[in-house]
Amino acid sequence: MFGITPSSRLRPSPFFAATQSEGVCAFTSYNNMLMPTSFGHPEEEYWRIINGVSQWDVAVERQVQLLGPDAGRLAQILCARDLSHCKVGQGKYVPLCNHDGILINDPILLKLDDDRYWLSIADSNIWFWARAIAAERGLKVEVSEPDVSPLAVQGPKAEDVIASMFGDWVRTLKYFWFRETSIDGIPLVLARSGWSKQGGFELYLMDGSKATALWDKVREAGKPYGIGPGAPNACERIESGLISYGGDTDGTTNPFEVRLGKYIDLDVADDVVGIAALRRIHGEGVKRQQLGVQLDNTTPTELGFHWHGIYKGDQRVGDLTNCVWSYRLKHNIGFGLVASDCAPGDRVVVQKDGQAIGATLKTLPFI
Ligand code: THG
Repeated sequence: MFGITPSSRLRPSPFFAATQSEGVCAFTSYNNMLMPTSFGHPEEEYWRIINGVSQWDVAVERQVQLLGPDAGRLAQILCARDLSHCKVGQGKYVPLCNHDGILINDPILLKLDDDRYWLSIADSNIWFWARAIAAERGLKVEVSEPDVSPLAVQGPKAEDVIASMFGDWVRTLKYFWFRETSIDGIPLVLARSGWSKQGGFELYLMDGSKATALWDKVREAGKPYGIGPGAPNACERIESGLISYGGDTDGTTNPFEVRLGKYIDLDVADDVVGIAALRRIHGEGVKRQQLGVQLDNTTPTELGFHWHGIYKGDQRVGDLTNCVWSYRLKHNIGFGLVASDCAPGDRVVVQKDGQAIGATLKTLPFI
């Protein structure tokens, strides 16, 4: 194997030292940072998310802060989702599109105040984008990156762990809502959110120098519940139908193709970036759709993380954008970006290096 050359262009997370102590053994790059992906026990890490509780360094979900009198206007101009009812303390999942209606990120928006928002972004540069749009529209808003690093606590026992640290009020926190708080002088935003469907919270640490202290506090509080280290989990998220921007999308994907149409409001104002294109795409009907793909074979099959052609006979009907061994379904499963006339139940063939693998299209989520 090879190493990674450290560089200021590939920033380590403030939790780097803590994850090293936990035995992190693989990273990916995301938003020009290093994200832990494995602690060496993939199946154990999976079942911990399904049955227990797991803590993840997701500082790579970097924050784009919008601050100033026009912060709310800029947020709405960037997101084709109606934000007029979004309250202080509320978060929303907001697909971002370019002027052609192409998906360019899928952040969680946090409204911290009437004049202060964070976009907790997926893997693409939204500081450039937000600054450019703000400047072109003449808006009074400052776009910056605050010292914020999310730590996710995910799994059915996450609520007990977080309640034991912060109190029972966290049990009433609604999905994507958050509160600014602190623990032993460590400032953070506590949100009910996270990239799994097993329930959980995210602690947006607001002082990177206290990262090891926060990691250790969560670890200590989680001990009675069997907490251990983990990372955003490909198997769980594919079973649960969560998309990965840049993994399941390419430079031509619009939100309607990947089941994000419910987060697009076509009646937002005409000055929202991409809204005219989105109305047109919606009116014409999409050419592709995202469906589940279940391979016939029942042994773990490495497909590698690049797209593979999906065929009906000689005709290429789309792409398999990811594929994992599902520990619960005992099948290899993935997402297909396939022609609109395909339907769940259809038989297809996935081509892998000249090898044809039989498969069936499925509705999402799998579980
Ligand atoms: N946490 C934080 N920031 C993030 C992510 C995160 N930024 C990038 C990336 N992950 C954003 N992607 C998603 C995608 C889906 C969800 C969360 C983050 C999600 N979706 C639910 C669903 O699709 O069922 C619910 C959405 C809803 O109904 O509003 O949870 O993980 N901080």
